[in-house]
Amino acid sequence: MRVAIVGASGAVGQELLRILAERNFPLDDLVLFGSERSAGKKYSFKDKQYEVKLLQHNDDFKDVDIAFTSAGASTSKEFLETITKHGTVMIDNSSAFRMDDDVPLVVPEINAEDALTRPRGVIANPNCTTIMMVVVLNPINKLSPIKKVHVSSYQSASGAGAAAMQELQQQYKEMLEDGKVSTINKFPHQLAYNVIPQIDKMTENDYTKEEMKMYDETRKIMHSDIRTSATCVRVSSLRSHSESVWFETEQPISVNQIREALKKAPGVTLVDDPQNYVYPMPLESAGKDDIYVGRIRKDLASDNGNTLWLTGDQIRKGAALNAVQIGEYLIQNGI
Ligand code: 2RA
Repeated sequence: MRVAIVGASGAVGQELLRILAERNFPLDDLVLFGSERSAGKKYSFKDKQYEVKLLQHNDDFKDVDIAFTSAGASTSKEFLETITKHGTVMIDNSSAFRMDDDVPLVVPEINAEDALTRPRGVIANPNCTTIMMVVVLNPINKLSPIKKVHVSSYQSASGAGAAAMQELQQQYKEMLEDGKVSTINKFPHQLAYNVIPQIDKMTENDYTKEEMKMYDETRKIMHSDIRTSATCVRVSSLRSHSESVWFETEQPISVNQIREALKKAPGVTLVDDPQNYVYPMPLESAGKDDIYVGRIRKDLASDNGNTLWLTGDQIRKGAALNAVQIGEYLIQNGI
C-alpha cells in the first residue's frame, strides 16, 4: 500500500501525517507532495524522514494506491487527471468536486458505502462544519426524519489554515504590545477580540459559500431533503469549531431519546450536565477525534423542535481524520 499526501506542509497535511501514524494505517510507503514553497522540506513519519516532492504533471502517482489531497480546490481540479490516471484513488479535502453527481461525498459513520462507487476515481471529503453537524444529526434522523435545521457556527482560526492560526496569535500579541493590529491577511477583518459573521464569499442569495455548503452537502451525505439555514461565524478560538443547532423532526422526540441515540452513536461523545457547568467547549475538543455534544433541550419555539450545542476539532474529524477513515474503509473493502 503506497500512500501520498498532497499539501503535506499545510495544517491538514500535517494532521494527516499524525493520524496515519497514530492509527497505524496499513501503508508500506509514503510520498509527500507540495508546492514550490514546500518542496524540499522534510517531515518525519514513524521515525523515518520524508522529503516533500514538487507536485508536477508527470507519472509520480503511478504506484500510489491512495492520495490524500489537501492543497485547495484549484490544485485538486488541475491535478485530478495526473493523480488518478493510473488508478490511484484520490480522497480530496477541497471543495472542488463535493457537489458533482459522479463524486461520492462521504462521512464514514453515515454513508461509507457511497465511497465504493467512484467513476472519476475521486472521493470528496465534506466541509468541516457539515461533517461535525451530520455526525450528530444522523442518529437523531433515525429516530424521526429531520426536516429543518437552523445552525450558527463558531469557527476557529484553524479553519483558515496554519498561517491563519499564526495570524490570530500575532494579532493578540500586537494588541497587547501596541494596542492595535498591523497584520490582517487571512481574515477580512481583525479577528483578535472580535467575531466575523462571514466565512468564504457571499453568494447571490446573501448566504455565504460556507453556509451553502452546509445546506447542499448535508442533503447529499444524508440522502435527505433536509433544509439547513446556517449563519457561519469566525470566532477567535484557535482550533476546534462549535455549532449551535436547532432541528425539527417529522414526529416529536424527547431529549431522553436523543441522549440515548447519541450515547450509542459512533464518533460522538455526550458532555451534557449544564447544571454543573459541564458542556462541550472548543478548548477541550481540540486535538480529539470525537464530536462532543451537550446543552440538549426542547426548543421553546417549535413543537417538534430540539436544540443542542456541539464542538469538534476541525482539523481532525472536520478534515484529516474523516479522510483517513474513508481510506480505512476502502482498504477493509479490498481496494
Ligand atoms: C473554515 N470551512 O473554517 C473552513 C475550513 N474548511 O474556514
